[in-house]
Amino acid sequence: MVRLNSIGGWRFTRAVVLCAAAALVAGGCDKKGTETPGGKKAQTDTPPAKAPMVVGFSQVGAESGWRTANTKSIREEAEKRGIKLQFSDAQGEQENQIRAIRSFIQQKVEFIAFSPKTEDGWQPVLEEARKAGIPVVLTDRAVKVTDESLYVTFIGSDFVLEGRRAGEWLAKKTGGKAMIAELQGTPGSAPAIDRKKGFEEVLGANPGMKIIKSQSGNFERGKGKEVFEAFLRSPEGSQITALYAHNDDMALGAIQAIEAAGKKPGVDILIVSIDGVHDAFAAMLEGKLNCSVECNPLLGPQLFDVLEKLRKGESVPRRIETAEGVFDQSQVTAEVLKARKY
Ligand code: GZL
Repeated sequence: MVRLNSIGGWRFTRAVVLCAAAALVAGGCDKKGTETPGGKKAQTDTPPAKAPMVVGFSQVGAESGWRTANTKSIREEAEKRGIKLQFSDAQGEQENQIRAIRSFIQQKVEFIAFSPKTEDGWQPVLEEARKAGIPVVLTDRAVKVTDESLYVTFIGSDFVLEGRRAGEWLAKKTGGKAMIAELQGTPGSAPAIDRKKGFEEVLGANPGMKIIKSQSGNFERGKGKEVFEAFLRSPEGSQITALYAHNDDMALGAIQAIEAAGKKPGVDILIVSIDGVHDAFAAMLEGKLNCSVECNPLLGPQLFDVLEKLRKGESVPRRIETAEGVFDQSQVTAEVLKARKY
């Protein structure tokens, strides 16, 4: 468990001192009461209302249905809690995220949270945030740093487990025999690295399952379609019996490519992907997608619960994972689709 004092303690203490000083100046602690009609002293030293929390959030971009749902969850939860959210969309560029974090530091926000596009390249700016005494929380994706105390906690999913679940579903569905095309996520991103790792663990135990084509579609639907069209045109194209896509959006793009090639997605080529977004459930209902491994994007409530705890000096776990399931197309009905929250 981590407590703010162990990381940004001086800032926390400073904040308490400043509040007290402000209260004194504003007469919040002058113990003078106001006269009530009956002449009794009415206590006026109620603690000064806390100023709204100010949080800087740097988002990767808007590359997928998952990301849209993630952004919506964070914005709506901040609004609901009266938190002042400085939100920056990096449009898929790490340097825009670094620039946004530096701007949050200059604005002296109370907390910084972000979803790092890739694992590497964050140490310098996280050191600047620590020097400024601003605690940082990671959401969704992890970073590789030599000093893990540069961030307070990680809130998100176990991507290796998600990859393993996708592999296990395909092994069960095919009896361990599949010629697989793989659409990878954003190069260097934690989900792309770990989802591949988890999936390949299962392949290690199933020699009849082979990845014969693999390329990044950057988690984007359009790119997924484009790459899969190229897969189908390649010499190995006619051998492909299954697609493993690191997210639903790339699988939905590939479905368009498979149909354009006159084949039946979900029948001629089995498809397993990750996220569990609404459009994936709709595709499963149509029998075009066979399995979606859930990856929960609704991280807003957990993020702001953590920041409110930190503000109170309470401790939080170093890693907070979300509970997730695996959805086979056989489980998807119109009611299940309707009930999906994202
Ligand atoms: C996973 C998230 C990934 C999603 C994609 O937590 O980082 O990025 O799987 C999204 O849909 O683009």
